[in-house]
Amino acid sequence: MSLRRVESSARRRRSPWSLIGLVGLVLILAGCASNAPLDTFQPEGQEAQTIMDLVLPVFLVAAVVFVVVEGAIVFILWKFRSRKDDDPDEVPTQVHGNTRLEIGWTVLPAVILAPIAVLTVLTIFELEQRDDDALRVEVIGNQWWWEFRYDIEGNGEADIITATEMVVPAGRQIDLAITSNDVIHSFWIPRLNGKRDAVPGRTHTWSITADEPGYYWGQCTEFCGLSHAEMRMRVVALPPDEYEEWVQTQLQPAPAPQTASQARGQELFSQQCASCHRIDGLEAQPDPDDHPLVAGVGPDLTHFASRRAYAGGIFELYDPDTLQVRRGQLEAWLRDPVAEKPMAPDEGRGMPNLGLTEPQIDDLVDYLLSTADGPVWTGPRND
Ligand code: HEC
Ligand SMILES: [Cu+2]
Repeated sequence: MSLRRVESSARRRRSPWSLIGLVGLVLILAGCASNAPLDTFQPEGQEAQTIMDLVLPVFLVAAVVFVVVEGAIVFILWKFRSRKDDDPDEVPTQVHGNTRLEIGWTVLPAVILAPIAVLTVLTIFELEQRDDDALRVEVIGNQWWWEFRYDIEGNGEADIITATEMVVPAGRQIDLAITSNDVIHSFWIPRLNGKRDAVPGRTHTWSITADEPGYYWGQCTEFCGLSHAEMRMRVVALPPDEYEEWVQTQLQPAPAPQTASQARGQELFSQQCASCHRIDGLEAQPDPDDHPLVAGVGPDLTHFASRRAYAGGIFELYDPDTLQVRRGQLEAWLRDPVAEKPMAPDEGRGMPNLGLTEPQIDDLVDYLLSTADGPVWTGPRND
């Protein structure tokens, strides 16, 4: 073996440890972040607080057990370590089958686990409680974006449909009915509650409450294919009166085009986009209840421009600071969606490249931006 090979293999042997050390350091430092929008240890609503109230005592008990057990192991290792003048053939006293010890280490864990079990079951029941005035929102997972439906008139039909941003009134409990159109996803807003799976053909109930107005960030937490990592969502909690205003505007059909380019955009939309996207008020549009198992359909765009984020929350429609619309990114999305987000439109998952010309893209963007005067929430983002 040449000297170089020896050297490089020695370096290679050393490197895993420096790598592990580095990863450990990064993890520890990341744990110190103050801007951690997905931090489940910063509860901001009654459900998240209920879970926190269970986590703390359980963590405390676990910490005491850890210290006692590890401490005992270290102490015993030290106390009974082999010494130079030990007889190498001597066997330690055998305690196997020692009845008192066996009973002891069976009973003690049971005594510790019993109260934890009681607290856990009580917490589970508490999380199933619903307030009388809870607002029901249907949550539907799609590859790779979340849809939210509101039945405001209470006639069994969704009259408001949004994507990626779930707008709710702050301080009121939201009663969620969670399902999926294609594969299993998982809905998780860490600062508001634990996670719950979205399973096709089933409806899982769950609830969230946001104490204060603001953004609460989330992320699909069940691996659901290609763009699983790009499947994010936000809860936008508004002050109750602003929420009522939001409801009234969302109930309106999309505004009629005001300019020639918006009108051309609308025309194009009816021809090229309405097979997958709904804009309430247009004649040609997919049936909102028509959901084949492989979704195929795209988000409802009736009031698209009232949302701050699109495409599973990976793009901001408005600059977070200036609230200026980011037109270029939206144009890029229409020019070649698959280049902007990994999708598989050939298999009915995601948006295909429709081969639009630049003037067509301009008209479509003009039309899409005419669906609202600006984003709903202009307050702090908590991110
Ligand atoms: C074959 C179905 C299909 C067609 C046709 C289609 N789209 Fe899409 N579109 C989708 C899907 C699916 C998504 C969601 C992609 C994702 O985020 O994973 C989407 C997302 C979007 C979004 C982002 C919406 C949001 O809130 O996330 C916009 C805007 C959009 N499409 C505009 C258009 C326009 C304009 C056209 C017509 C030129 C069009 N789409 C044609 C399927 C389609
Ligand atoms: Cu998912």
